[in-house]
Amino acid sequence: MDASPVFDLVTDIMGPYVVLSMSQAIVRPPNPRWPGYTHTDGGEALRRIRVTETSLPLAMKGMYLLSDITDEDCGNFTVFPGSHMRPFPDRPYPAPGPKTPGAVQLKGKAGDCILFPHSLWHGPSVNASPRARKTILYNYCQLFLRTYDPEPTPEILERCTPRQRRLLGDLGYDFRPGSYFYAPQDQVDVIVGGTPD
Ligand SMILES: O=C(O)CCC(=O)C(=O)O
Repeated sequence: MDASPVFDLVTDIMGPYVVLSMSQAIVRPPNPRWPGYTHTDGGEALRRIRVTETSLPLAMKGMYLLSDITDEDCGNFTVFPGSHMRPFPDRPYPAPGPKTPGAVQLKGKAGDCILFPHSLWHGPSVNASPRARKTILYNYCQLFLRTYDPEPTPEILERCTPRQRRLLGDLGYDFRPGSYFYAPQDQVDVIVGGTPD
């Protein structure tokens, strides 16, 4: 969840007041009849809050490829470039999909990581290849937002570093009014080792 260099880029983009809001492992099996789909993250309301050039995103994801994706229609992660910066789509129907003009199927090698903000239209393409496409994703949001994942168990927290525990929502003290809206005093030290924001 905080491996370098990807997490360094995440804090560069989002600042140090972040939590891990969700983790996912996704397998897209071969299926030439399933067309894929596109969407934004965080639902209908968050979709309408876009990112500007001078604004931190509210949420973003890092998607690590576990499979080589060197051709199109292999379950590729598909995006509408720039759709996080403008009202999109022009009309609600038909909903945009991976074959809508403007969609771009990304390629990459296992180990590559794709970073994208919540408001970018994205999703999987058809997988007409003979192989499953596998990915793991880490979703980060600003500290004042709530996470999608259930609370981590004590067993998981025990295995984490202080930074990982902070990313999982452990502020280092019991909840009190204002928690998460206002960060603990050591937040910048814990998350980015004291780099000014
Ligand atoms: O599996 C994919 O390519 C897309 C995953 C996705 O859309 C998401 O995590 O929001």
